[in-house]
Amino acid sequence: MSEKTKPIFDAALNAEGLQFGIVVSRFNGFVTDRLLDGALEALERSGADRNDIDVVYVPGAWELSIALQTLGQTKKYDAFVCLGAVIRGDTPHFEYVAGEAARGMAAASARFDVPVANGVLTTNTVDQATDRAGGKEGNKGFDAAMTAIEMANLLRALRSSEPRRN
Ligand code: INI
Repeated sequence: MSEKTKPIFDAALNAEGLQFGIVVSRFNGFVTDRLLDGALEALERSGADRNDIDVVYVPGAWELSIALQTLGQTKKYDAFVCLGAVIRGDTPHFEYVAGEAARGMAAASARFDVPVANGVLTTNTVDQATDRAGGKEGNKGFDAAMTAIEMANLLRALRSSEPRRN
């Protein structure tokens, strides 16, 4: 097959009719609130119905994992967005919390065959975190939500083998 006739799986960024779960950590809420604003803006701007978006709060990034495992079992969602802010400070706690959040997102994605977009900031300083939550580096919550939309559409297309022919 030549390059021209090969199917192209290039998913649309349309969130209409898709179900999303956003799991957001309350720890460092002054950052995660902004990430949530960005994620909701991305989903709604892309056509998601607010009634199709469940927002689930957890105490900290450590708890994202168990919430995802429980939500995944419902089979209700086309994609998840995880939002959190793990800020290094002076504590080795950072490594454990950030590591568990990453492990939990990857594990839930693999176990339930559902995209989990990583909107968990891991930064050295508070300023780096606020820069990425609606500051000069953009909003990683918005970016994670756009990733969730793209991946939900991509998996749908791959499963039905209906590529968009450009
Ligand atoms: N949780 C975070 O989401 N970010 C952090 O920076 C953080 N730090 O630094 O400790 C943090 N800790 C709490 C953790 O996620 C759990 O909620 C807590 O350990 C209770 O299980």
